[in-house]
Amino acid sequence: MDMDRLRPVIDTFSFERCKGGNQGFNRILIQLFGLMGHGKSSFINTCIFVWQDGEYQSWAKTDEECGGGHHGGLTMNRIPHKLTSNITLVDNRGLVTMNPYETGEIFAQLGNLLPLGKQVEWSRGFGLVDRIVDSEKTVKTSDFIVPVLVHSLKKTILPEERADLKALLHTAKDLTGIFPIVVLTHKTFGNLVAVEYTFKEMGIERIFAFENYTREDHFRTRGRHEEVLSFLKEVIRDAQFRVEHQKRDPVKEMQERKQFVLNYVHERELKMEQEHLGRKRALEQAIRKKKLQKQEEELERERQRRRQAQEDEERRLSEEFGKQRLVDQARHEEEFRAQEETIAKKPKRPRGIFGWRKKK
Ligand SMILES: Nc1nc2c(ncn2[C@@H]2O[C@H](COP(=O)(O)OP(=O)(O)O)[C@@H](O)[C@H]2O)c(=O)[nH]1
Ligand SMILES: [Mg+2]
Repeated sequence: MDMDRLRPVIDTFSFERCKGGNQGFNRILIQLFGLMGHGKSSFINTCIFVWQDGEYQSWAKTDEECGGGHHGGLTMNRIPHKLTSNITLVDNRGLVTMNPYETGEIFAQLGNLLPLGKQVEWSRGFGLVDRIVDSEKTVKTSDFIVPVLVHSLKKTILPEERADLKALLHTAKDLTGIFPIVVLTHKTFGNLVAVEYTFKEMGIERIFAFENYTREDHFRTRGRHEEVLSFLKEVIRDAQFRVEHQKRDPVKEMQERKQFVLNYVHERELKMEQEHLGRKRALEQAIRKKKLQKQEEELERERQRRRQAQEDEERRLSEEFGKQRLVDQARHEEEFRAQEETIAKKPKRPRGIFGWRKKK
C-alpha cells in the first residue's frame, strides 16, 4: 500500500469504529522496550517525523542529547509521545542487562502498571510492588497495549543472550496477550537475514527493519516513509483484530496484568532468596572444607617435623657412635703400642746350656 492510502487508515483509526464497539479501549499504546542504545528514542522520532512530515526534531531525546555515551540511551522516564488522537508511542526506560530486577520493571512498564511521564527506577525487593500499588489511580485501563521490542542490527545477539531474550519476549506476550512486534534498527549495518531468522526462531511473527531518521541523517526517502506507515498500519490492524475477534474486559485485563507482575516479583524474590541461601550454604561449605584442609596440612607438617627430628636424632647418635668408636680404637691402639714398647724395653736374660745363662 502506498503512502496516500496508508495515511488515512492511520489517521481515522478509532476503537469506536471496531465491529462490536470499543470494548472499553480508547487508544493504542505502542510500548517500546529493549536494551539501551538500540534506537527506541530514535524510532519514536522517526515515527513522528514521518507522520507530521514537517521539520525533523528530537521529540524523544536520544543518547547524545542526554549526554550519554557509554551504554547508550538514557531515557529515564516513561515518556508518552502522542502520534494521533488514538495512537501514542511510549519511550520506556531501556534495559542495561536482562537481570530479573530490570525485566521486572520492564514488565510493570509494559503492563502499563506504572504511570507515564514519571521517573523510572529499578526497585530491589518489593519496592516495585509498592510503586504499582501507588500508581493504581493514575494508570488507565483503556489503553490497548502493543509491545514492540527494538533491537539494533549493530549489536550481535550472543548465544548466551538468546535464552534471556526469548524469555523476555515470551513473558511480554503472556503479560500483554500479544506477541511483541520486533523493530530492527540500523537496518543497513548488520546481517538482516540472520537476525530476522533468530527472532523467527524465537516465535516472533512480525519483524520490521528500519534505518531510523536521525538528527544527522533525516533525508526523506519514500521507502523509509512507507515502511514506517506500514508498521503503524500493521499495529492498527492487529489491535482491531484483537478487539473485534475477542471478548475483552480492560479492567479485568489490567487486574490480571497486575497479578502477573506481582507474582513475577514474588517469585523473583523467592528465587533470589533461595539463590542467596544456596550461595551462603556453598560459601559455608567452602569455608569448612578450607579449614579441614588447613588442619590436615598442619597435621602433615607436624608429622614431617617429627619425622625429621627423629631422623636428625638418629643421625646424631650414629655420628656420635662413630666418633666414639674412633676414639676407642685410637685409645686401644695407643695402649697396645705402649705395651709393646714396655715389652721391648725389658732387658733380655743370657742364655745357658739349656738356653739360660747361669745366675751369678
Ligand atoms: N544510523 C543510525 N543510527 C541510529 C539508528 N537508530 C538509532 N541510531 C543512533 O543510535 C544511538 C542510540 O539511539 P537511541 O534512540 O538513543 O537508543 P535508545 O537508548 O534505545 O533510546 C543514537 O546516537 C541514534 O542517533 C538507525 O537506525 N540508524
Ligand atoms: Mg532512549
